[in-house]
Amino acid sequence: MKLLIIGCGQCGGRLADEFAFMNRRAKTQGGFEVLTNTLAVNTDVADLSGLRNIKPDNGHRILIGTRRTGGHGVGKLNELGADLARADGDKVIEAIKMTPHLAETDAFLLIAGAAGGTGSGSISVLTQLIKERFLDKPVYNMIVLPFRYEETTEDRSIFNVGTCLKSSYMAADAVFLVDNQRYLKKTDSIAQNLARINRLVVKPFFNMLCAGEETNPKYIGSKVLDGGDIIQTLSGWTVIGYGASKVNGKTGHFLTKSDDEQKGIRAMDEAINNLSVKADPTEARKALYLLTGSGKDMSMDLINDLSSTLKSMATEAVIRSGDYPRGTNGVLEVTVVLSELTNSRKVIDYFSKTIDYINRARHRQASANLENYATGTESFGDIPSFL
Ligand SMILES: Nc1nc2c(ncn2[C@@H]2O[C@H](COP(=O)(O)OP(=O)(O)OP(=O)(O)O)[C@@H](O)[C@H]2O)c(=O)[nH]1
Ligand SMILES: [Mg+2]
Repeated sequence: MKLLIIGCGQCGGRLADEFAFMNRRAKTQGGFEVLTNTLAVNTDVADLSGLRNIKPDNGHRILIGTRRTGGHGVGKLNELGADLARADGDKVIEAIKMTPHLAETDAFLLIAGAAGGTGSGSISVLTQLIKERFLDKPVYNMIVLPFRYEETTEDRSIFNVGTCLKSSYMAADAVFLVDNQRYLKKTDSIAQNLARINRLVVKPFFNMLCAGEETNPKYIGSKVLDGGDIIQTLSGWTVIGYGASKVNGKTGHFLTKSDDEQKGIRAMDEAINNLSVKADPTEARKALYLLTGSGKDMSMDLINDLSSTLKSMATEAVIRSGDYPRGTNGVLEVTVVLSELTNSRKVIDYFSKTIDYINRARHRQASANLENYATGTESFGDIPSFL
């Protein structure tokens, strides 16, 4: 499956940069690409300059809102990020149109951190714009949720997350959720954490795109997970997880075989435990998994076992699957996607915290302006959307 990726703001830009890195590696090592283009959009010159793999010209690193911000970002005001994306959205559409093999794009993926300003505000506006211009292609979002310390030290982050999630859900065909907090390693610096999270999020996602684009017959699975399977699976709130397990490989001994099947299932359990946002598999209406390993470590029995394992957890989901025989010898890797989640506790929590925030902000304003005093009765409808 081929994607055109657009990173919005610093977080989105860095994740898009990681995708661009993986794509270049796939091109040199595998002789194929899964990205038709990678763009970064920002209001901040410094953020754009820090990228390494996205091409440095202004057709790939797109600065918006320079007249209003002087190239210094929007300082967490995501409504300003949304305004600037609306005003300069044409620059992004132009850049997309310059993509050499645009017609090969199966879908768009826009990425942003929900708690910031530029990415949080611009992602839904750009998603809507792209959907209007490219009617036949799905547009997906990947939204990164903040670390806990950001929520506790910066009240405004909650409001940014709430408005970003609501707008993004309204605009995109599916929204991948990634919770930074779930990946946090306390002993690492922030920079190390961010770099590691970006690798951990992008690698399995990218691998999933590769499975259907392989050109070397040796690496084509017995059951290929292609773009159609992925597009059919993705809808609404979506999470992705990855797990891996060492195996003994083919010894011919029946005990080794059954042991390896257990290890495959362990990799799937790990993927479910490591979902990018905690989710209950019974609440997914769609799911897919990809088993990656060396051809000799994978068997039809294992694939069947994994399917029934996932079905026993995601009881309400239509399940699609595939195998990708391009893995490391002796390691089985499983990537799981749960989609069309009917409920996400994490998302609901953000919405109710955003409503509280709006309540408190209005209360403060009303206290300062006594004649308009109103008690807090805000609801989901009071969370502003950028669309
Ligand atoms: N996973 C991950 N999260 C990041 C990264 N960079 C920033 N974040 C998170 O993204 C949020 C901040 O958003 P940014 O992308 O920095 O903000 P922005 O869109 O550039 O907006 P402004 O700087 O306010 O104009 C915080 O929750 C950070 O923890 C990154 O490289 N990886
Ligand atoms: Mg920034």
